[in-house]
Amino acid sequence: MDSIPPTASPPASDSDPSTRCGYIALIGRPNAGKSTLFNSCLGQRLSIVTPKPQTTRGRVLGILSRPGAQMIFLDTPGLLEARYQLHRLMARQIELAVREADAVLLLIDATSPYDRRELVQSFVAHNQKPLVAALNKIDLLAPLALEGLTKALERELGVPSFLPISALRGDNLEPLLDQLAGLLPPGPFLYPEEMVAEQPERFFAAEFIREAAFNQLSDELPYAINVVIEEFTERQPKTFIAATIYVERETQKGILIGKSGGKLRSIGQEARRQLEEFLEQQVFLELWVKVRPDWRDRDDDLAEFGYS
Ligand SMILES: Nc1nc2c(ncn2[C@@H]2O[C@H](COP(=O)(O)OP(=O)(O)OP(=O)(O)O)[C@@H](O)[C@H]2O)c(=O)[nH]1
Ligand SMILES: [Mg+2]
Repeated sequence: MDSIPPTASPPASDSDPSTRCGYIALIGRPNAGKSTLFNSCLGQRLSIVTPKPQTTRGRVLGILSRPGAQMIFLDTPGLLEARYQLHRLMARQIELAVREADAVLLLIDATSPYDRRELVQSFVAHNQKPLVAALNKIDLLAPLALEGLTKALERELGVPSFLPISALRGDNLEPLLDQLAGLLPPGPFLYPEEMVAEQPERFFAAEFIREAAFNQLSDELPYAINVVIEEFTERQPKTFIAATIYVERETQKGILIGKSGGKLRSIGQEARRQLEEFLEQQVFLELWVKVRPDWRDRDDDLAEFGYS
C-alpha cells in the first residue's frame, strides 16, 4: 500500500481557490462492481472484491488526488432488502455515505440491469445530491445491446445519461473521473496529496481475511463470518497478526476449519499473500475460529464487532 500515515494529518493546503475537493459515494446493488471501480479509480486494491454479492459491509474511504481536484471516494455496501440486523446497519452506512457526499456515482451492472429495480428506482427518486450514472461491465455486453440498454435505463430511472464503463478493464474511467471532479465544490484539499486511505491497517487486515474466506467458502457460510483482529504487531522480519473468525454455528466452525484444518490453512495462506502485498511486508498470520450464535441479529455482538 502506498501510504497510510499513522494519524490523519492536517489539510495540505488551505489557500488555493482553484482546486476542487469533495466526497463521492458509490451506490448500486450488490455485485454491481462498486469496489472494483473504487480500486480502479484509486489505482490500488483497497476495498475487497469477490464474485459473491454482499462483499462490502461498511464504508471504505479512498482518496484520489489529481491536479486540481481531490476526490474522496466512499465505497458502500450494495442496496438490498434487509434480512438481518446486520443488513439494516449496512443500509445505514449507505445513508451516511450519501449524506456526507457532495456527489453520488450510481453504478448499474449491465449484465443484470434490473436487479433490485425498486430499490434503485427509489434511491434515484429520493436522491438530492448531484448524480453521475454509469453502466458497468460493458466488456461482457454485446456492443449492439449497449445503446438500447442505456436508453431504457435513462428512461426508467429518469437519469439524463449513462456513461458505459468497465471497472475491470478501465474503459471510460477518465471521462468518468472528469465528470465527477466537475461536480465537487471548489475548495482546498482535505487530505495530504500522498494519502490514499485513512482507516487503520487493522481494518484492512480484517477485510483481506474476510475476502479470502468469501472466496473459499460457499453457500451461506461466507455471510455468517466476521473477522476480529486480536493483535497487530509490527515485528522484524514479519508483522504478527492474530485474528479470530467468528461463525454462527458449531457446524459452520467444522466446515471453516475443514479436514485436518486444511480449509482454514488455505484461507490463511490466501489472506497472508494479500496482506503481504498490501502492507509491503512479510506477515505471520495466526487464525482462530469461534462461534457467536446469531451475531448478525444481535445488537450487542454487532456493536462489539464495530457495525453501528
Ligand atoms: N467482467 C467484469 N466484471 C466486473 C467488472 N466490475 C466488477 N466485476 C466483477 O463483479 C464482481 C463483483 O465486484 P465487486 O466490485 O465486489 O462488486 P460490489 O458492487 O462492490 O459488490 P458488493 O460489495 O457485494 O456490494 C467481481 O467478480 C468483479 O470482478 C467489470 O467491469 N467487468
Ligand atoms: Mg463491494
